[in-house]
Formats: sequence, structure tokens, C-alpha cells
Amino acid sequence: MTIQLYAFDTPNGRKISVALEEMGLRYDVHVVDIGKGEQFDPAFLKISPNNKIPAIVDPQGPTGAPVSVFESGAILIYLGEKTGLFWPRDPLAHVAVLEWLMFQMGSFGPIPGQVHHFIALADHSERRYGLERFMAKTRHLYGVMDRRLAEHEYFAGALSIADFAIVSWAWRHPRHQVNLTDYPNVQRWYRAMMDRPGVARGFAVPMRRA
Ligand SMILES: N[C@@H](CCC(=O)N[C@@H](CS)C(=O)NCC(=O)O)C(=O)O
Repeated sequence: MTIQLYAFDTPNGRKISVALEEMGLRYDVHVVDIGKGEQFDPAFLKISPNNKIPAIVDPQGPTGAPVSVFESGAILIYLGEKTGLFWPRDPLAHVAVLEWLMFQMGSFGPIPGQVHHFIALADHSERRYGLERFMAKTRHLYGVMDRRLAEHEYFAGALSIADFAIVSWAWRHPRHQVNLTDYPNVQRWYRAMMDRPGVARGFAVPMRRA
């Protein structure tokens, strides 16, 4: 049974293709071009009521009937539950995955996302306050990650869905103007992640129409 992934070429979309590749699940990508407003299509809103990518439809849900899931963190947990992969049962490892997944969902996504927003404003006086504020906060988050990765190979010890979530935003470090050489532990982890064939496939799968 092939999972249907509704996504676009953004960090939140890439999280799911990376996870699906690493888990060895079959999937089809349906491009939802958010630049053209396709996220407001009534058919898409039925599976993603907040008009955001990503969303999935699993034709074989937990009861055997199809199920749809929106919100990338929920999708990652769903896929971890489904496969038992990258989602440890051991209570301490489990809580560490939850912590770092929630760190990504609550901070390392929304905050660099604001840098991407303000940096695109043409009017420099309009963008200055927001850019300074969110760049400083983004750099703070890279510091938090660097300290964690100084003591752990991956965010929760072993490779987990938390790494898939975080790497997809770190992938955009040039856009939020962070130099990874300032964060050597993040850089070591980022290279290790990007060297994984599954992660590379997850970033390469087309998520824009030609
Ligand atoms: N919390 C959501 C955020 C998803 C999100 O922000 N998606 C953006 C693209 S990265 C989107 O679809 N934006 C279109 C819109 O807001 O209209 C998740 O993690 O799934």
C-alpha cells in the first residue's frame, strides 16, 4: 500500500520525504504549490484543515481503513508508530525524541521561518527590527543544538524522527544566513545526516512541478 504525501519543496515537506525514505515506505508525492494557493483547494482542506503542507493519506491506517494525518510532527510520530523505526520504546529515549521533536516544532521552524519572511522584505526599514530579532533567536537555537550535539551523536542519542525534523530546517541554513562553521557539532551532525542515502533521496525527490 502506497502512502500519498501532499507536500511542497519546503523544510516541513522535506521532513516527511526524508522519514519515508529512511523508513523504506512506498509513497507518491502530490505537489501542492503553496505559491499558487493550491493549499486552499477544498479537497486539500479536507485532509489539512489549516491549509498547510505537509499531509499524508495512508490507505492502510491503524484499523486497516485509510487515514489522513496533517501537521508534520504528528505525521512523523504516526510513521514511527506504524513502522517502529526511529521512534524508540525505551522510556528515556522516547522522551528525548519527544523533547527534540517538540523543540523543532515549537522553535526551530517557526523562528528561522520568521527570518525567511523578514529577509524577503524589500523595504529595509520595515524588515530591520524583525530580522534582527529573529536572527538572534535563530542563532540562539543553533547554540542550543550545538551544545546538545557536543554530547550526543544524534539529538536523542540514536538516530530518530527528531533528527529528520531538525535536519530539514538546518538544510535552509544558507537562507537564514547561519554559517555552520560557527557551530562545529551541528556541522558534524549535519554532514553525517546529509551523507545518508535515505536522507539524500528525501531531499532529491521532486516536490515542484517542472
Ligand atoms: N506546523 C505545521 C507548519 C506547516 C507549514 O508552515 N507549512 C507551510 C509551508 S512550510 C505552508 O503550507 N504554508 C502555506 C500557508 O500557510 O498558506 C507543520 O509542521 O506541518
